[in-house]
Amino acid sequence: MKSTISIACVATLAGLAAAHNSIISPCPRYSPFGLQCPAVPAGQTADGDINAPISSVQLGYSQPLCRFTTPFATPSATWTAGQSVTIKFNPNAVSHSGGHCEFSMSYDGGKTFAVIHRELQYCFVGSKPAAVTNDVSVSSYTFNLPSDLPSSDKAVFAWSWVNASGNREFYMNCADVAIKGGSSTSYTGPQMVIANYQGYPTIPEFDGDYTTGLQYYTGAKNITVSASGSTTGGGSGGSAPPASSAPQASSAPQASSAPQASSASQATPAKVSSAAPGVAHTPQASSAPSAAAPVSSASNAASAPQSSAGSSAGGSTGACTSGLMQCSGTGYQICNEGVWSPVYSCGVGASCKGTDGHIYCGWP
Ligand SMILES: [Cu+2]
Repeated sequence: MKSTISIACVATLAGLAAAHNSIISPCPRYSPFGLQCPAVPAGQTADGDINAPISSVQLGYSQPLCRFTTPFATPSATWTAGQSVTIKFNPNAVSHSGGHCEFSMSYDGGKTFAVIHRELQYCFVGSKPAAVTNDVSVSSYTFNLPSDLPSSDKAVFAWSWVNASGNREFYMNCADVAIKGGSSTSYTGPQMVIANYQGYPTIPEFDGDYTTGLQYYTGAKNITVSASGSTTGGGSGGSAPPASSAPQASSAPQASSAPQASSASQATPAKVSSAAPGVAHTPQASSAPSAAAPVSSASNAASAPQSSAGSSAGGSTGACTSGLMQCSGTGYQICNEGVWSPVYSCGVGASCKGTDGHIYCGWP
């Protein structure tokens, strides 16, 4: 079950928290915020949770790698091996104090990934922050693709992230890409680290120590991925078990069983805060809102519908910048493809909070 919109970060003590993060270019599977996105495949739904982690230790869920296993019918981008690419992130995102990012490629439809670039320790923050922060100082990364990436019309590019602060989470977006390679038929690189995910190690809160979890990256074994889809190497030396045992849809709860469906989390905000002091966020049935234009303070308290995906009247209409979010009364709106969405409810008892770039559904 994918509601179109469904993730909200809940701020607790710090009053921070917000919109998590996702790539917007190349467009990841089913993103409503991506640039130049292919059509969502028939039978699938746009991913309102695209910014949310695919796994959370505290919240006890892990979704399949890539979250969706059905690719776009056409690639989000066509790249040539060796070329420079720029990976852009949602302008309305948070950094969770940084952490370890990897950029990887899969040639077996998203089951196994070989790393092509890393931004460890300070992803999104650039350098060690003075304190826990959600400020983003780097929102795109440019690097050269390996020159020996093999050709494929159905390669899968992934960004993955272990955040430095907040709940222990694993973020991953996948974009379907076509690669125009040279004569190489395989690529060898480190096996992508999976952590904070069911069946994998937990990398703890950094608490200012940016070497936290680095051993999984330095210890990752090389794997060789081939245009044919075969994979060799890898293993359990790093964090990642052999490719064959990588959790896929079968072992991971589907989105439908993710906590967003649990009304309990809405009803008991206290548990959220006790689970994660500081900055916490909780996928719940509502979602993350936005920024640019702080909102009308119009009262709609009375209208707050119970259903998360519900919408209420009011809010801005007309043109906007895709990816932005804004509070509208106690709910929020997301700018999809240049047009403001209806107003979505933050859920019972919650309301839209925050300002520019830090919009979230929170409890009073
Ligand atoms: Cu987040």
